[in-house]
Parts: sequence; C-alpha cells; structure tokens
Amino acid sequence: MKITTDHIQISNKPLEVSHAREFNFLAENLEKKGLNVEALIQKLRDFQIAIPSWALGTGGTRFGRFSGGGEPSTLIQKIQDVGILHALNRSSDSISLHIPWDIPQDYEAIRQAAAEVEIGFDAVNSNTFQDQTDQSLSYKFGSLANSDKSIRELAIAHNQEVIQIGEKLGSKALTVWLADGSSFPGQHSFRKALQNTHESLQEIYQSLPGDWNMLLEYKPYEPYFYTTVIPDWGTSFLLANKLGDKAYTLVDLGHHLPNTNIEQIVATLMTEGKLGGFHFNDSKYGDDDLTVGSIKPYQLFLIFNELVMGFEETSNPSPAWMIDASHNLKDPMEDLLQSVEAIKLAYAQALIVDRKALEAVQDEQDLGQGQEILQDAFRTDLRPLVRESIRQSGGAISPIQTYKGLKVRESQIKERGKDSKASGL
Ligand code: RM4
Ligand code: MN
Ligand code: MN
Repeated sequence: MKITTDHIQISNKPLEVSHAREFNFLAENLEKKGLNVEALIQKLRDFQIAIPSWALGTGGTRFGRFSGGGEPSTLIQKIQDVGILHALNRSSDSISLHIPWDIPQDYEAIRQAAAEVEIGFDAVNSNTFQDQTDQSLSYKFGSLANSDKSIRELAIAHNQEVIQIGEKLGSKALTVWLADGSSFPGQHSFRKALQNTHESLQEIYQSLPGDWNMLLEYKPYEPYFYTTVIPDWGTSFLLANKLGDKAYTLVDLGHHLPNTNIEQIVATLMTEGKLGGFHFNDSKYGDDDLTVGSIKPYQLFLIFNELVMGFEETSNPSPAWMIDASHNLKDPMEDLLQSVEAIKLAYAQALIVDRKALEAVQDEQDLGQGQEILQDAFRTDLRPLVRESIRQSGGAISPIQTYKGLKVRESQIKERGKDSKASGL
C-alpha cells in the first residue's frame, strides 16, 4: 500500500477546523511568551528520526513470539513501510539497516524503492551477536573482544563488509553495538577483552570512508550477565577518543541501569563533542525497547532539554537520531508513529524552555523557580504545534488516526499474508 497526498488530504479534512482552533490558541500563547512560532515549527519539521528495519516486524521475548500479521518479509517491503510512516508524519526520511538481516540483493532496485517513497539510508548496523548459517567460527564467546585472533578477524571483516554495503546505499555511519562480555567471574580477562576490542575497532575505523562516522553503543548487560566489554558511556567515550575524530558515542536510552541520569550523560558527551548518535525507546527495567514516551516522558523531556542546550552552546555535531524499539504486543507501525510523536513533543517542550530565566535562577540558586520554569514547558500541551508542523510538511494532522482509518495493517495482511515474517530479532 502507498499513501498518497489524496489520502492525507481526505483524512485531514474533518480535523482541519478543530486543529486550526487549537493551534491558533496555542500559537497566540506562545507568541505572548516571546517565542517565535514559525521558527519552532521549522525546527520540528527539520527534525527527522530514522526507523530501524528491525522495528517493523513483531519482536518477541525469549519465551515466545506472537506475529501480528502483514509483516514486511523483504527489504523492499520494509522500505515501503518506512515510506508509509514518512508519508503520514513526514518525520522519518531514512531507514537504518542491520546486516546480515537486510543484505540487499539488487542495489538498484533497493535504491529505487527508497527514492520512490522519499527516504534515504541512515547508519548501517553490524551484527556479531549471532552466528550466521555456514559461519566458519562462532561468536559464542565474543567477537571483536575474543581471545582467538581468527574470530576477531572474522568480526572485523564483517564490519568492513557492512561499511561496503552502506557505501553503495549512501549511508554515512557504521553503528557498532558490541554484545561481547562474560557471564561468569573469571570467564575472561577484562583488560585483554578491552584491549582486543580497541585493536579490532581500530582496524574497522581505518576502513571508514572519509565522510563516515563510527557510532559506538554501550550496554551494561545482556546477552551476557556478568560483564559487558563496553558497559557504559565512559568506556564508549574512552574508545571513541582513542579511535579518533570520526568515532563517537551513541546513547541508547534502554542501555542504562535503572535510574541512571541519562540527561547528565548527554550533557557531558556534548561538552566533549562526542555525542554521535541516539537510539530512542523507553524502559522500565532494562533494554525493554518500549514505545518512546510511554513510561518516562519527563525524563525524555529533561534529556531533550540538555540536547537543545547542547545544540546552542556546544560544537557537538548533530547526532544521528533513530528509534530503536522492538514491539511484541502492539502493531509496530502504530508504535513507531507514537514514538515519533513523543520525540517531537519532548523536543518541542525543550525548545520552549525559558533559557534566560533558567540561567538567572541558577545564578540566584532559586531552586523552586527553576522547577517552575522547566515544568511550565513540560506541562504546556504542545500537541497542536507538533501536528501543525507535520501538516505544513504535507503529513497527516493525526498520523495514527489516518493510519487506522486507511486500514493500512489490514491491507498489508491482504498483500503479504497473516504469517509473513520480518527478518530481525
Ligand atoms: C541491541 C542494540 C542495537 C540493536 C540491537 C538489535 O540491544 O540496541 O542498537 O542493533 O539491539
Ligand atoms: Mn540500540
Ligand atoms: Mn538495545
């Protein structure tokens, strides 16, 4: 199914009057506060969040997987699904591929399919956390960190191949999420594992084209449960620094122990100019990969508050934004639309924070007023502003309502069948 401008116009029609009323009321209030509404809308329109190919199908847990039906079973279908999301909200103009789940067969056809739905290719992701059929050596006990040189070489070669694939599609970054770690004390040497990882990453780094970046994720546990070689932002930052200018730390919201102050991590990384990428999701306990904004919207706002300040006050380059989620109950497409909306809302809230006033109360140590300023922004209902930004970009005033109204999932099931299965997790 392809979403046309007619679809959008017809579904927007009945919403136009009430949307205009809500938006005008909000715009007037924002202008009264001295905010430039047009500029806010432009910033929201420009903010594009990549969709990972693996979030389009139904994920599972280690106990089971319940397919939702109509999943994209080929790369072209995945691209078409991102095209549908982008047509609805004009906010996701790229797809992030995971290799080998998404190895293109016919590059021309893939590039064409993407161009048809006006999307490009975001960072490519390597996978050394699974063994592939016919793989000569196993990653069971690690890949880039493995004590066995030939296994490290295999993992390095895989990452180099991922770069080559990305180059043919126009990607500009390689994201490395290294699962390597240990599940038991004594299983491996921390120092050797880190050293091996550094050396392996160096080799991969040397294969990066001049205009590419390397984004290094971190994660405290899982799939290993005692240690992870890159467990935290500090280790990722250390490696990125050693590697060079093209290496950055990537913050994945689900990759922290509960209650970690992620907004502070963001501030520190931006101060050092090393925040290169961002994976959005929400979590209650661990790497839950839940819908962005569904559990801790205030935390998301505080993170955006730091991001917005970082944009203004540091020279950190604009990070690569991506949703990294896996939905095992909700329709993935609905989940992604909700996630994008939550991200844009948090961004909008951060944009309206009265920064000058906040700085002044910080100097005066007026703690109560500081909270008032932040929460005034957080509690302002900015949904009409986000909707207006999407409408002005040619999208749907209510992307989710339009998605449901057009019965997109039903038509996918008809086209692809009830049991089609997306490659991925
Ligand atoms: C990991 C990590 C990576 C993603 C995989 C599928 O937990 O978040 O970014 O590539 O999951
Ligand atoms: Mn991630
Ligand atoms: Mn993750």
